Amino acid sequence: MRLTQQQVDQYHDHGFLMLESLLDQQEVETLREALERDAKIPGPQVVTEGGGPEVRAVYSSHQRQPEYAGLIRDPRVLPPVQHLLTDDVYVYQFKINTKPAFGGGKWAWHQDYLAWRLADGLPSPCQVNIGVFLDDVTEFNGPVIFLPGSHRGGLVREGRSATARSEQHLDPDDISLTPQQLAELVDRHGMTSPKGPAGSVVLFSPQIVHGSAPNMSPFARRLLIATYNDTANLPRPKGTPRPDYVVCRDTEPLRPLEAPFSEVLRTVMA
Ligand code: HL5
Ligand code: SIN
Ligand code: MN
Repeated sequence: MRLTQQQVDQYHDHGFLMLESLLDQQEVETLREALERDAKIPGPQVVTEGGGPEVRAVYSSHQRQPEYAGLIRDPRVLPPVQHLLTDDVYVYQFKINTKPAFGGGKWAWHQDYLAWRLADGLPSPCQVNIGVFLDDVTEFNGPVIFLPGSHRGGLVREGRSATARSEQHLDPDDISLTPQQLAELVDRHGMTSPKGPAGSVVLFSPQIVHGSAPNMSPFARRLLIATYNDTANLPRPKGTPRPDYVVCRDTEPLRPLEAPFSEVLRTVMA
């Protein structure tokens, strides 16, 4: 899978690029089953919604589930990321934001790179995020909203809040933009939310302003976000590094699989 020059330009121009239905429905089902298994493993990698029983996010599933280990090296996924970034990339962070039906919470307006600069001393914003839709994403189930082009203005905010919403990860609540900052940016850039069938993938910049509303619909919105980083841009944490479920330690450059992850898994299982 190769991006066209037009797609590359679009990514740099808007700060995101949608690849509709990159994975098929059988593959999506396989990934959902892997998530169901993984979310049952207790540990700090599972973040719940307000400390209640509902899961808000699960981190680092690619370290435990072969389906996700394959997906991050899939020939439809990794080469486009390498094209946008550089050949030598690894997964810096891997999370699935589960946004359950009837009550999945909002994700505050933020820029990812601020979190990683503050928490991990990540030197520069040379990352690419992939957002993999594990459910159909519609206007109803809390799609991510982007401010197109907002990645080109650098970081809007500098520090973080004095208190932390969660000890397990840095919740966007702690680095959220003010209403005034957001209003000004929306004036300039507008808002858009990529929607599409499960199996679609949206590539997006670590500096683009984004957020999402609560999910009051009867449909879950499970969204996998893997962040690839340039291996020449390793974090330099000031104090104790954050745990490896949130900042991955395996920085070996990834190489694409020969075939889609689903085929490779079938061969291994046979
Ligand atoms: N939760 C992430 C972390 O690194 C940061 C957020 O969307 C990415 C802002 O703890
Ligand atoms: C995030 O930026 O990590 C949250 C986006 C979302 O899941 O809506
Ligand atoms: Mn984010």
